[in-house]
Amino acid sequence: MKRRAGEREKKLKKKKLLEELGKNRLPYMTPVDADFHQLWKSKYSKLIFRKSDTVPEELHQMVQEGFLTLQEHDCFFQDLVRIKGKDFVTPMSRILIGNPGCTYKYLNTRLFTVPWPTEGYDIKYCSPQIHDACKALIRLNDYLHIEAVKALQGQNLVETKEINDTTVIDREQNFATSFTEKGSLSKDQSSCCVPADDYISLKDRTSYNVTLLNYMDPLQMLYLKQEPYFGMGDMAVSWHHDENLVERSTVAVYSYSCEGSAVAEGDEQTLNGRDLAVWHIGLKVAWDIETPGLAMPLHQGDCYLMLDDLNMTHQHCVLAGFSPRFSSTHRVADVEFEWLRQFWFQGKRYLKCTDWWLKPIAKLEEFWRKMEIMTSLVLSEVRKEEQIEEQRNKTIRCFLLVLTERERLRKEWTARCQSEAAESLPEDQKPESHPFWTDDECNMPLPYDLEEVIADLQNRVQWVE
Ligand code: 640
Ligand code: NI
Repeated sequence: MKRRAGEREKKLKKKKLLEELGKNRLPYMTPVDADFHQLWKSKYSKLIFRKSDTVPEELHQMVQEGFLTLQEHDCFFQDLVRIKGKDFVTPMSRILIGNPGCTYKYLNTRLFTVPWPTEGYDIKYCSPQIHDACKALIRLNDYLHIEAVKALQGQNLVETKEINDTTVIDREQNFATSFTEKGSLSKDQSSCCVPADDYISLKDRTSYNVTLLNYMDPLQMLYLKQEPYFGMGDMAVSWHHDENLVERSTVAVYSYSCEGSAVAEGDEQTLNGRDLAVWHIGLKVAWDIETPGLAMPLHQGDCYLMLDDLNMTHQHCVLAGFSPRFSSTHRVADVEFEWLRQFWFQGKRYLKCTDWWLKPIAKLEEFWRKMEIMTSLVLSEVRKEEQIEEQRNKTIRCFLLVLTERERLRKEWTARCQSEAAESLPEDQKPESHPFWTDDECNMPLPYDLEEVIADLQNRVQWVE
């Protein structure tokens, strides 16, 4: 409830600002502005940009081919996300690739990784090209990890003792050696013996476990929202902070806009210096209308990093150009629960690439079934009225909380599966509400709808104030 109140407040502030702005817009800068670099270095210094020509050509080729392969195999999907109780289909299509068993949840939607080739795992891919694509992305991941470590060191955002230890680790694991042109990290530093805990912070905040790939062809979109505060033009992704990341971890992005197609080469149309044909990343300081915004153009193969707390202190958006664009956004995803319904909600999309998840999800469902049985056993126990009153009351109260939440979540998921947005999806992408059962399927110990069970418990409990 507290969070809801916070959201309402934010919404009001946003509305008020937009009303005050009217037809006026706040100032923002692009590289054509004289003060662009000054602004970047003073207010956006944790945004790191790597021009395409600093990235090894071999890596560009692998990664770009990987994107196209995944696209040809129809592995990108628009997500059905839920924001403040409303369901939306995202304009961007996505696929999550990463460590086996990892997931990433954004806007109440948990994505499951298509595993990239990992030592010690035997992963079956639906085609050798999909294997190659996943391999290209883990190479990119290793490369961007090293770039982030170097950038953090360059900004003195890590303590010296961390540097020493990371040097040792990277040397041992021989990370991405084939792609580091400038050699490994500060090898000349003498490595000392700091307790293992100390290097975790740097390593944890740059060791991406997933990459969320995005694809969008602006010409295929009927309608794109206009950036409302600065007048930056079409948005592919509106202003936001990235969610569910390890605190102060880096997000690293490889951007591949398929420029050179006929449309992109038309006359340059600009809006306050922002070339409308070119994709940009937009940045603004959160809750600040004094500092001008920043729009950074992204050409084919450019990379950018959001270091340290940039994602917390600033918001970003993605401004659409004219050509189709892929991006690979590498993240350190936080671990969380709530998996089964999330998995089936996304239909059978994962089977496009691999069957990896079927086994762990089946296992999880087996445990979930056991949990239903245990729930029903506890319920029949409290109905026996054999226990001491006080103990019984305690159990019932505890169970009422759990079952009410379970009921609420089941209702929410049913609603999500039946939303208008869900109905708009093609048949093979329709969300599946699973687990689900009806009362006449008698292999389940409890009904799917817990309303009566809850009412019954409420009649039995005595709430002592
Ligand atoms: O350069 C890029 O391609 C940048 C991509 C990017 O900023 N991705 N961010 C996310 O995937 C993200 C992570 N956590 C929470 C939200 C998002 C993005 C997001 C924001 C809004 C929406 C709407 C359009 C459905 C409201 C979707 C996705
Ligand atoms: Ni983002």
